[in-house]
Amino acid sequence: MSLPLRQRIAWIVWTVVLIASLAAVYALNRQAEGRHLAGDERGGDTRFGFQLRESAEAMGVDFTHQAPTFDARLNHIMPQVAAMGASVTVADFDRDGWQDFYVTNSGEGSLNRLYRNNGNGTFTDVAQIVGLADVNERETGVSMGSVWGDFDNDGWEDLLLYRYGRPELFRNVPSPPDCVICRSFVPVGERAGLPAWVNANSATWLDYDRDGFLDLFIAGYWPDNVNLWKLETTKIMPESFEYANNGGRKYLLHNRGDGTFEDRTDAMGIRSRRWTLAITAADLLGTGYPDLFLSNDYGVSELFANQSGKRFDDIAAQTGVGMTPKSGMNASVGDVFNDGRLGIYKTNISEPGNLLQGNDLWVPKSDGSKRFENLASALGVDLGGWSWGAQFGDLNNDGTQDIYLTNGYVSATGDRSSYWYDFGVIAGGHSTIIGDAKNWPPMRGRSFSGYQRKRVWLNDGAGQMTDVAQVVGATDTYDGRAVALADLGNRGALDVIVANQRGPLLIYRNAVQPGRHWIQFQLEGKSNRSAIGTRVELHWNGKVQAQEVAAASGFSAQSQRRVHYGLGAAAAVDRAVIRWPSGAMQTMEKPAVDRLHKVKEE
Ligand SMILES: [Ca+2]
Ligand SMILES: [Ca+2]
Ligand SMILES: [Ca+2]
Ligand SMILES: [Ca+2]
Repeated sequence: MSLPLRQRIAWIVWTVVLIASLAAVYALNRQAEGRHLAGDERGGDTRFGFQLRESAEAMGVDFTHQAPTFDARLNHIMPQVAAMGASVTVADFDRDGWQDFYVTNSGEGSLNRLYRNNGNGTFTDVAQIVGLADVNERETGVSMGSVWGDFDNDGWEDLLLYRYGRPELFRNVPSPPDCVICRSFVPVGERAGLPAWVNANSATWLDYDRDGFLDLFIAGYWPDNVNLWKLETTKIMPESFEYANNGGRKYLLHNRGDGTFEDRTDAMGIRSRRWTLAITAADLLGTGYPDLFLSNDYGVSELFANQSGKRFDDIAAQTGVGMTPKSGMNASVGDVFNDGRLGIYKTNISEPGNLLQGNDLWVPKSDGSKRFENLASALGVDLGGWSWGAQFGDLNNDGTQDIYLTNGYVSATGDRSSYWYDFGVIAGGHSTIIGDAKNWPPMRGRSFSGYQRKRVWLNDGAGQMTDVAQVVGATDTYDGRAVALADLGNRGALDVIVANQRGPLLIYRNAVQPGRHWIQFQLEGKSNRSAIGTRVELHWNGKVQAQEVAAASGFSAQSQRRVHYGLGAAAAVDRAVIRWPSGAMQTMEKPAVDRLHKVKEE
């Protein structure tokens, strides 16, 4: 018998509602999955001379970063305090001519990866075989990043791993016969005399005294006596959002050349206790010695001028770069105007309606005054969201240095309302309030500048940079941290590797239009063999572009040490002038284009 009419109608309505809700849930799930990686095929637009296509999976790379879990008393703000650790650093560790890269993980017990380039467009993780995988434990701390450098000058790149924990130095050594990879990494940090515990988000290699051996700089973020897994107190936060001086100490470790290091921080005049998030070393003042730039959270930047390897003086305030307190998260160096001047790109927080710090692009004035001016706004590279890692590189091989920037702090998976209002409340508090984690408003799963659009700023060479990220294919919205550039396919194009916090590692393979010329130099020094600190000036068409071989660059990142120049339509260059870290000059007249030149210091 049929049901009474009213009952039947109610049943139909209920069924329709049920099906509609199921469909809605399905659609929302699909949307959530696809939220971070927009569209797969956006190719075809050739206006800008290149296309980026995310290809990690196709290249055999399936890495997802895991965040650590600290003391339960930080649970209410865990996504913030455990917001770092995704990093990527490039080196050809096995010297087969193909660029490899190391990525860190930060979950307790999680594994790091060393992706060896197979030379055919794919990579194989060899971290476990070579001894670089299992390095994340509460007892030793978890990885925040790494930096490659040949500290013993044997021609093989060694690896410094920094953690919220014990820094470790891994020496690159031959492995026994019948080997597969034929290299392995031996921890030598204890013998080297590295500090016992540094809560570091950055470290770099530089030969500050030019004695031919790479020295080490490690920058603490939280103070050394903070063990984030076993807090003695919750009073561990910055004392101010603008002038905090209660962060971690810094380490300038002089390489004695015998495998050991000596702490020269105090003796060299570095007493910073700022909350450093990124550092880079480069000859920013034209003295021939590498200076140190520190990009600090909760305060002003620091620029340590290297006084002939004898002392460092913080001249940030008088040069202009250390005047305005912001939330520094990146330090990279590039010649924006093709005139031989190296500018510093420092990223900060820009969230319309809440906090508009703007990123800084510090370019040295050409009047010899040793002052820098912030040209970020004039060039159009100031607003990049909650900005993290950024790198200079000629992505479209037209002869100008472009900028790739990643961003986004915490993208919540559930509640998409914002934490910004609560953040504003704590930021306005008294220092004793701010300094205690228990006073920070709980995040409750909310987003904090999440799901942000990345930036790919193309440099027109005439003082304008234009964001083309969405057009060229950089369309993800993950919480990006580290960016590294490398020619992964030996094709004369810079590919982009991006390490995301709690997200997948992305590789944007770069397809540059044919007909755009390029030239690369792979340098081997006599003094430090990694050639870190070498300056190359390329002269062509009346232009001169300076680049320096760096160790750390960006945020928790290192690009390839090879120097890459795009040349546009120019099928010839005049000369390359190389200044080695020793000070020795070497000139190559009319080096051939569209090829890599391997150059040894004469
Ligand atoms: Ca290799
Ligand atoms: Ca070595
Ligand atoms: Ca040295
Ligand atoms: Ca360009």
